[in-house]
Amino acid sequence: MKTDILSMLRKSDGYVSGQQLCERFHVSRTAVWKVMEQLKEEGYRIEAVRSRGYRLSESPDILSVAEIESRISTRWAGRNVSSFRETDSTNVQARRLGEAGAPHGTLVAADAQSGGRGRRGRQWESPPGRDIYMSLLLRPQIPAAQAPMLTLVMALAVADALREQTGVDARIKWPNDIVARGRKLCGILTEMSADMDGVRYVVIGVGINVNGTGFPEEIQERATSLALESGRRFLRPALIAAVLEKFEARYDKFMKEGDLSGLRDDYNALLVNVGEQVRILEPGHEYNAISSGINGKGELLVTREDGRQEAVFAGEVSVRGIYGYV
Ligand code: BTX
Repeated sequence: MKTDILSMLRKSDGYVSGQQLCERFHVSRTAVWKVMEQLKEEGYRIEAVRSRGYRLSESPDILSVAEIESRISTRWAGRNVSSFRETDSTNVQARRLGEAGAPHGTLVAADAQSGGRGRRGRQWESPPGRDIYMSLLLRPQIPAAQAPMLTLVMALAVADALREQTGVDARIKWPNDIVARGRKLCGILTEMSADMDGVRYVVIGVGINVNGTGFPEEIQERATSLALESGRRFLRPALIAAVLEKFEARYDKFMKEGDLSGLRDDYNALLVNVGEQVRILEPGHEYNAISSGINGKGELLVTREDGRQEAVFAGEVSVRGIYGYV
């Protein structure tokens, strides 16, 4: 009921009467009043005017299930939410839910992670109270080889949502980072479980630096946040809802086309380093090349110094700008 009351308050421009709420949820006025008191305790500012009813004037920056669900208006992405004050890793939790049969579109969010993970055993800094750590569980009927493309679908959704919601010039660094002014704003980690018949489930983990203004020394030269880029603070649940909305539309397009060909132009428009020199780091082999964007399979097309064209597959490869990380 809390989620529904919050949704109703949010959807209405003005006041929602106590009577309306009682009728809608078949509860007493006292029950409605109790929920309002609980919400106030959680940090919501709710105005109550005797003849008019209740009005929501401010929401706290908390990642409760009700707060996230009440903002989500997708068909399936994030319709089923689990949220933790602290957990080891939202990807680990989402995998557990995946094994237990949780539905397509299940979202796991956490305020803090004690074992936030990056790719290849790296760590993701995940302090409490300021950033987004979330994982989306998907059950796409696709061959395992196509699953890595979903990282790119999410990267496009995140970049798009952050640009729209915050005005920050968020861009994609192929394949799995979102950057602003050459610094990492967001990382994406896709993991999957597959068998002979194809993908069982995919988990896409997203870490976004939102309101933090300081980082550990090892990463402070390379990391940034929305707050640092814009000088403003943002409500994390609103950003989560925006990312899920963008993702759902793009995922549906991806599934319809069977690859990234319908999303390629949008992706390339937000990609850093297009037309510029990059350094390709393959295991045991490095070379310089000019990047020209992705193809429909999500591979990065580059032209080597000797004129040879290559399609670089994300798997074991890193791409660096010539002068640094981007
Ligand atoms: P990655 O391997 O590309 O990047 C990890 C590297 O990024 C680290 O080695 C470090 O140098 C740097 N780094 C660590 N933390 C941060 C940070 N907060 N901001 C900027 N740079 C950082 C990228 O891996 C994928 C990260 C996914 C994180 C999400 S959070 C929700 C979900 N749960 C989980 O455990 N991981 C994902």
